[in-house]
Amino acid sequence: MRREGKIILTPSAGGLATGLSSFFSAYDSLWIGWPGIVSNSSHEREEILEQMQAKKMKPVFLTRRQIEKYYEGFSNKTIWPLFHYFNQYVVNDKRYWETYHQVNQQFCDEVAQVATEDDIIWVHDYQLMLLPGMLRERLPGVTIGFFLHIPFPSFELFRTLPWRTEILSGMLGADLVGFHTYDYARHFISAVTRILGVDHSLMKLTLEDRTIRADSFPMGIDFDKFFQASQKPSVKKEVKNIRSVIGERKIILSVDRLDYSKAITQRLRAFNQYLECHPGFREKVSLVMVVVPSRTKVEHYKKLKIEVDELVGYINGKFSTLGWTPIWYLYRNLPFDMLAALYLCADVGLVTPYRDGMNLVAKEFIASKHNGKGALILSEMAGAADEMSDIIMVNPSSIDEIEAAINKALHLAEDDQLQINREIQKKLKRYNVCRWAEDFIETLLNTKDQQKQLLTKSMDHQIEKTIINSYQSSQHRLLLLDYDGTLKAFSKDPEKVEPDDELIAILKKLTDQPQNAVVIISGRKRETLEKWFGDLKVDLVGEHGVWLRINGADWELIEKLESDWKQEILPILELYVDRTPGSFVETKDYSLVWHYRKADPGQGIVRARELVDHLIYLTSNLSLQVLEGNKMVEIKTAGVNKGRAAFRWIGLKKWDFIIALGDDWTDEDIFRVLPDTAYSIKVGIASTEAKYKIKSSKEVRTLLNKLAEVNSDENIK
Ligand code: GDG
Repeated sequence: MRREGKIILTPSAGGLATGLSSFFSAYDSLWIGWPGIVSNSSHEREEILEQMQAKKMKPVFLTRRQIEKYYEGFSNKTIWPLFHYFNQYVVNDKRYWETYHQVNQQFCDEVAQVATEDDIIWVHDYQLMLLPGMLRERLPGVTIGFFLHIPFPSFELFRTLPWRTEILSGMLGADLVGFHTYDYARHFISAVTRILGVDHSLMKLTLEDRTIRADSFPMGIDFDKFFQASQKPSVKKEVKNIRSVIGERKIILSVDRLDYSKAITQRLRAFNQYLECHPGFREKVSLVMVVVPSRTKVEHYKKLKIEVDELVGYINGKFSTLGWTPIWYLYRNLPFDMLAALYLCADVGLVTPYRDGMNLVAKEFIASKHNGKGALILSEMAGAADEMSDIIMVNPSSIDEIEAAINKALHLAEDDQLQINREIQKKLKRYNVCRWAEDFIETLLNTKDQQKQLLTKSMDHQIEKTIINSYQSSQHRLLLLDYDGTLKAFSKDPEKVEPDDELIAILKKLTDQPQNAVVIISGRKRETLEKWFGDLKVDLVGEHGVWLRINGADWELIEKLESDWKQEILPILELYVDRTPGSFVETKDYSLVWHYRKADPGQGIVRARELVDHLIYLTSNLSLQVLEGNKMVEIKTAGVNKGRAAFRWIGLKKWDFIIALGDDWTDEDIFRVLPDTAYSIKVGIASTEAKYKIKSSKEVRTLLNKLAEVNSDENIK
């Protein structure tokens, strides 16, 4: 703030940086953020910079226009209302979005000036959701955590955001994405799966070259600070002051920023109803309502201020007596001692937001109860509700419920108060704000370690060189290649799965070299393979090893197979098609496949599990095998697989170079039957029996191209 022409640095009330100061003292850390004022004077900026540097902070200066469009605009008129289920308040304005993007980029530039790939970057909250993605591009190897302090809404709501893809992609730049509750993490995973089509398992999301984790970390408070506050002389003095004014009356306390998500007017209406319905409590109870000014330039906040003022005036006008004011309304930021004294004195804490990411006031209220006495009423829509099972819980939309809860709280037996509060205090003490931060950073580092383990087998230049050298010096080469996901990227659109000109050209070059035998080993039907590759000098394997075509001869079965079972299994698959819109059955000669790549991803996964359970039970006596592949379930004769088919070629002659490439687990059967000298390469980052991993089908093509262009007479350098 500015005072008498000078810049004075003050920490914001309840600020995260203050709460975590002891945690960060263990690190060589730096906070990067907006300093809280707009300044156009270079002299003033210099002063801010110097003062902040001294406190291990770095300012990102924003203009008045940026504050209006980025902070008041996109952050607080688009994201905040949407994520708090106030859809009717959402403004989708392209200029807001552009400025949000621009400011995130500005943060990225500032971070990149000081960070290296060895640093840990922890990005906080909804104002910076694009930043992790931008940083990932700038510093690919860096460790990034992102924590969202507000709720993440359900998919149905999130999907209405015009920039949903960009926001999710931005968040996925992090290695760990943290939320206050499991429900928010679940909503996020569901949005990522449905909007970006990214697969997940056990809260891990698999991207092309990384796995990232989403999880819940319920934020804690500085427990000792609140628990010990009652012992501070300055707080004792404030308690005395409060008591001298309010006397022995009961105190109900509410503390919030002025925000529509906090349901302040609803609480006032409930208190009004309480006084109406319980005349005996008039003059015996006062509501102390602390309202902290917030986002005062945003229209809905201005209107809310007027509404609160009017309601307080109405209730006080209606019930006040000469010696009693029903509502003590404090519209300002209180010093800590005053706040702590109010927490201490209050008999009832009334915390009833419509939605709240966590709500720290609820935790601070209980932590402040040194003598264990006091009753908390908490909205079930606050994240904090997950950790406080025994307190008085309300649905904030029901005035009747809040009124009844006030009555219950004012009559709650002391023994019950003690038991409930002591139990919660134990949890708050253990998982305090420092433990929360430690937990987040530990999980982040573990996630990074797991990523590294998955990349241990990654192809690098050296391995590539070895493969190319070995290829070059050999005379009898066998290339075993899977098609979907390996030679061709996986696609939802059937039109896009045919081989393209680039691929045909690579295969042609490879097959033109007389030393090479190229075999495409696929799960596809033989008719399809023949249509696509019939003109090339490649050998083909269809239906995951059922059909073989060698040297352009007729197709042959790998062994005599039965297909009568198909009549029995087909109706079951058709039942799953009816129950799962978008799914379909593919009928092959000796197998049946239920595909769900076009179905809703969440429903598809659930149905696939059900189907597998159903089929495993039915097929136990039929010597059939049920395979779960990429967005499909396949049923085929047991014992026939790509590995057995590959074996036919491996045994054909004494090869001096064998390479096999495949992306899904049906290809693992090939990797298993290869001799030790062969090169096996998995496409993707999942665990594998293969010796090496390569990121994508694009890189497969690059490698094959390099092989195809090897000049046999010259060693590569
Ligand atoms: C967001 C999410 C999530 C309030 N008045 C005074 C004052 N405070 C302090 C409180 C508390 C903090 O401000 C408010 O935190 P809340 O959690 O209640 O709410 P938001 O500001 O909306 O915070 C929320 C939080 O982020 C953390 O992730 O829990 O859900 O919306 O610490 O003590 N402090 C002082 N005087 C006041 O008058 N000194």
